[in-house]
Amino acid sequence: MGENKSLPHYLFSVRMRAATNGSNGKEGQHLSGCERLVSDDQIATVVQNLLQRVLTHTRGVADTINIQIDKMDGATIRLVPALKMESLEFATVEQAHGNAIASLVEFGVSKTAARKGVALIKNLSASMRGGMVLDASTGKRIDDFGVRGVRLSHMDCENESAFLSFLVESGVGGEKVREAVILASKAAFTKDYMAELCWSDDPHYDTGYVASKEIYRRLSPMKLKEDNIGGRVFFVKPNADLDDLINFFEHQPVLVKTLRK
Ligand code: PML
Repeated sequence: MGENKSLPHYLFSVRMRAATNGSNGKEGQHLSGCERLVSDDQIATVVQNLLQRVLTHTRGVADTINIQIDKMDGATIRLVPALKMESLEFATVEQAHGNAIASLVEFGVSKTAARKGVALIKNLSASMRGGMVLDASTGKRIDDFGVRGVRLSHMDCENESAFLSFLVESGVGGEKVREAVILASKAAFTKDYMAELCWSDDPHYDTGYVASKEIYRRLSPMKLKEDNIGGRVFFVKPNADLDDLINFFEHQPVLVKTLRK
């Protein structure tokens, strides 16, 4: 899919989510989710690709797979710039977490809030579908979305081949990083956003990242490989307009563009 999607009249948001149903009094669990914003002639291929990913996900076998397809008016779509990428490797998880905290402080988050963010993800007992929103000054969680968290949705890259070249030039590749950069770039464009912290719940993947309004800094290892719990924290300005943030995160269609065409 190398076509330029910068001026569509409309696009389709294709979202897929896999979960377990839960049994013996235990709640069902989110296993994986993925999404794209594509033209109508790409829907069938994209559904097939996303389905393949969901079916081969490493966190377990799904009981339920939901596919939702919604038409998005092109006039409502915002183009946002991709964050600049950097990658840092450390000998231990503790060192990577130490750098994550220092990076978040560099991005304007207080040390208390940065430490709290790391501790919140580390202490999760199950992965969340979305992220937790923390006041970047006090470290207090300000969303009331509980274990669901606040999700980002309706996003993709503007031009697939340019975006893949951008990733290759940044020394990375793969669906996980592709999706994470798109998500972090969309989040960074939100009015009261300051920074993000994330690591994956994939037991075979130990890279995570911190992001600011300009930088996507990959850090590894952010967890032990066999660990299948990960999560996201968004740090926002004190007195942030939470409704505005959640509305942008969940509903604003966004295409992420790179400088390269
Ligand atoms: C996730 O699986 O949702 C998080 C992915 C983090 C990707 C980090 C990277 O490789 O840049």
